[in-house]
Amino acid sequence: MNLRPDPGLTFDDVLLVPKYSDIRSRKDVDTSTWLTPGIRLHIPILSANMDTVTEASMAIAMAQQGGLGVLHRFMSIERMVEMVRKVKRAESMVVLTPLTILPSASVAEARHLMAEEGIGGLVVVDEHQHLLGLVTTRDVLLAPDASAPVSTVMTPRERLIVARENETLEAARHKLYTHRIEKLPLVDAEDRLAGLITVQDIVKIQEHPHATKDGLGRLRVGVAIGVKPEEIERAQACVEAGADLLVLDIAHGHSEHALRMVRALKQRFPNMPLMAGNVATAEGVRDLVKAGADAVKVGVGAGSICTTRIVTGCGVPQLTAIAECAAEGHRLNVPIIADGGMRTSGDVTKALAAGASAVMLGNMLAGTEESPGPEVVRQGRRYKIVRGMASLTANVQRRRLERNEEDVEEEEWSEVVPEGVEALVPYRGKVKDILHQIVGGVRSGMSYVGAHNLPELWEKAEFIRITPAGKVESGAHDVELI
Ligand code: RVP
Repeated sequence: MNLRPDPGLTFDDVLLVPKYSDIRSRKDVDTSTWLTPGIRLHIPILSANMDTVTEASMAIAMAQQGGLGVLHRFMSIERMVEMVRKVKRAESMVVLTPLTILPSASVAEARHLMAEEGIGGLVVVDEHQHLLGLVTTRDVLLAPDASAPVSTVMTPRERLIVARENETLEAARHKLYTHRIEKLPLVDAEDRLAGLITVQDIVKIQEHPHATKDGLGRLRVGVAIGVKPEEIERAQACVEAGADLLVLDIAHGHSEHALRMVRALKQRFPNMPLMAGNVATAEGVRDLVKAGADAVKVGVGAGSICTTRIVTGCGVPQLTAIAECAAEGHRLNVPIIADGGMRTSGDVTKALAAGASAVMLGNMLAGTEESPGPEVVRQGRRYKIVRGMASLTANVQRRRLERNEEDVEEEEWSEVVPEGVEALVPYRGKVKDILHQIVGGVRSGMSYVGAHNLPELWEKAEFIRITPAGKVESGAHDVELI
């Protein structure tokens, strides 16, 4: 038998040894990290590309807090593109392509468009994009004649306050305030519409000073891509819609078809950051990096809803996997992302201390307001569903999607060999509050180790193995919890 000499360890097997620290306040700890050479995060946390964890709302919330959401791929390309667009539109300093309407359109049409897009105003332009006016909900909601043209209810060009397209945020804010207006259209030298700045957008920017943004001030978003060659189409559509990171996602990332897809994606999109996984060994990291991955995701069988280790007998306990992969990642100067198995902020600190540049969370972010899916109530308690992407129901849904049909014959269900489960998690409220607790714990953990930032954590962290008695001592014990 070929047996590794050292046992595989996971989070509960170890603790971090406290070290001398000159950190006075958790606020002095810097949790920022490089996710890929071009993407900096204020907090080292990604939400998992699972259909019960990350769709547009989660991705928006994650990026607003300084992390990143990775959209799952168990949906049509069209739906995914719409989600990417939604995230990119959610927050930006300048709306580059504001919604417009022709002056001849009717009040009813303007009402309909605003309601459909969930916005409070439209810019009125002619066929050549020349600015003619602004129409807001106030102008149309109570207008007596719904068939009247928009030109009769809009604020016309001569009464509009506008700015040139290269307006600074400070100057725009000043104009919005001094004129007490909500929207500031931007125009070029020919008075054609070049963008729009709104009070709402400026307020959002102020509310999220550490948000993860692209060069245009829009929130960043990652997208999961499968290994099948036709997934290139999904990648292409998402890149065109503005996605910031491609995540090649497969349970066994150290496989020929994964490597082939990494090469294909890198060749087709040489400038797009590419994360690939999942692997659990140094060789896995090396091969993915050689194929073109800019970051590697680590975790085989660690997920809370994952039964891969039981069904297949394969996997590596997560902390050992992270440490081994991170040693290789640091050697190659490639970030390692620890994916799955973390249940507490302490686990997140341990994953980072073992060398990860960021973590990916499923369970800890499921059950939130922003996670997809309805709430269910059981015996008066609120829950949400979380499911593995290799679970029975997720498999059946994927088959339906691939064939574009509603029904998958019942006997086919038995063909599926699931490696995941469906489960309930308690309703947890807003992602923002959950992240506050997790990041607070991580900051505190880093200060116990005396680390001001992640590179110092990697350098200073020393783990100690603990016994079952040590684990009992680590939690609340010998008290009745109330
Ligand atoms: P956790 O945070 O412990 O819930 O783990 C989330 C991770 O579990 C995902 O990011 C993914 O790598 C893995 N996963 C998702 N589905 C399944 C499965 O069905 N086996 N596993």
